[in-house]
Amino acid sequence: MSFRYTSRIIRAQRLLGTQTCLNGSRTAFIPPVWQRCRGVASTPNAEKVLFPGALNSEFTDKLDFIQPSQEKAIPTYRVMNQYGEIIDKEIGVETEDDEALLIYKNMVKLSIMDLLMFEAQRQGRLSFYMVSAGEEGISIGSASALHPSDVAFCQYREAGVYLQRGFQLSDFMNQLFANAKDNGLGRNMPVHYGSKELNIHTISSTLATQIPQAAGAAYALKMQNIQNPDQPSRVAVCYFGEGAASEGDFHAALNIAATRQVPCIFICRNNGYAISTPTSDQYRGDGIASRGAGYGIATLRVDGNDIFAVRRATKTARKLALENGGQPILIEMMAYRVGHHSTSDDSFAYRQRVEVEDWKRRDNPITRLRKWLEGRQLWDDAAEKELRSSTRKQVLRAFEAAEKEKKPSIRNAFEGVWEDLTAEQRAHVKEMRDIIARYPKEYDVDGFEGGVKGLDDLLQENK
Ligand SMILES: Cc1ncc(C[n+]2csc(CCOP(=O)(O)OP(=O)(O)O)c2C)c(N)n1
Ligand SMILES: [Mg+2]
Repeated sequence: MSFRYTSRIIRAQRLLGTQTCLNGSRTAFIPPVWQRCRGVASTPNAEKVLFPGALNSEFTDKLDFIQPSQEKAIPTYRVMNQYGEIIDKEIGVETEDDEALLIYKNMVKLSIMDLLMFEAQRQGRLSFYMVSAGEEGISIGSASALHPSDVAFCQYREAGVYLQRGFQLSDFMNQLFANAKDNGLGRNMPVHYGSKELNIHTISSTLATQIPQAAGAAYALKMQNIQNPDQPSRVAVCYFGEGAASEGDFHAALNIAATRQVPCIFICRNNGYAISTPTSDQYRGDGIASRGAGYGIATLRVDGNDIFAVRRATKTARKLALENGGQPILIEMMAYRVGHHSTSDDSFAYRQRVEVEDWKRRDNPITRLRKWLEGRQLWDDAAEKELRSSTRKQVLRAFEAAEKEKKPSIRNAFEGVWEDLTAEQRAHVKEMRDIIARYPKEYDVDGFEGGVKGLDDLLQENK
């Protein structure tokens, strides 16, 4: 299609208020947010010239470099102090008591699941695990303030988002054991959960890939929100660590989200470490929040140990993200990674034990909320004991059930990419079939649904 012809169509579609998609369907036209500028000042005394690259910059005769290290650091928003006391009693908290109790129980459930799964990996019953210790408030608090239809993209330390949205203990365990009931058919490493029903995209190990994906999804949601005004508007929400924010994908995603003004809430969990790299080696600026401002994005830094601050910040971010047709928001949630990076890491090789112990003692999203609940006579030692013991039992029951399940059929290793097996894949299946037949002791596949018949069926169906 020639340029002139294309631009004529675009002009006509703008008049009609529609646009043609690649598949030929017509959708509502969303005008790009171009800004106009004049190249020269209109009067001799003008205080600024409208350069296209900096529209509101005034002239100055002072040669002052911006010195970020001399600026005050971006403040950290909090509602409740570490003693569980509300700082501004007049504003108070809008969270109902029942909701606060539910959030508390979910945070405890997550921390107990983490402890037990970490131990299970040490016993050799799971191959890998990652805990959220110290960051339960960020995932559970923010998820509790979003709408279930909002589309979520996680990194890997946000099991709380899944839990708060209704992922069951059995769903976690089936994925961890890669059994036949796992949504991912055993194709992913443990903790790479996904749930279509709960609108959470499957976790990918490759750091930061979820960030531009979320920006793209938010662009699609922006269009859907305009096209379906009678349906509730939705946002995309994207979680990532401060280490992942060093990837190019982070920058590309924030910039495209800002220039296209898409309803995406970027939630950075700044927990002080990217495996063994401390933040002091990761960046020199004022955390990740300062980058949001650089991209022209409304930004807030929040105390991630304060569940009420996390919830209010996320709720307000969601409202802002949907205003004026959409805009991205960045929230930097501050925390400390109490656990090792993963079961493959020993963090005492690069940080002092006392540093971790200090953080455990000093502050924590779970104990902080517990203090608040106790202050309101909603919780006590007996309730705590009961909750911990019943939760432990629930987790162990789900764990044992999942451990007993069969593994998915081996045919899943070859399916799901091409509609039919390619000639090369067929050769691979045959070779695998042959190796299993020759070395039955080394390759005991009875634990897989259908055993070796899974491969026979696949070959039969793809002649
Ligand atoms: C592209 C890429 N590079 C490196 C890694 C290895 N890696 C896995 S997690 C991680 C650290 C990420 O740190 P952060 O984003 O701060 O998240 P946290 O683990 O602290 O929650 C690294 C370097 C990877 N998975 N993908
Ligand atoms: Mg980190």
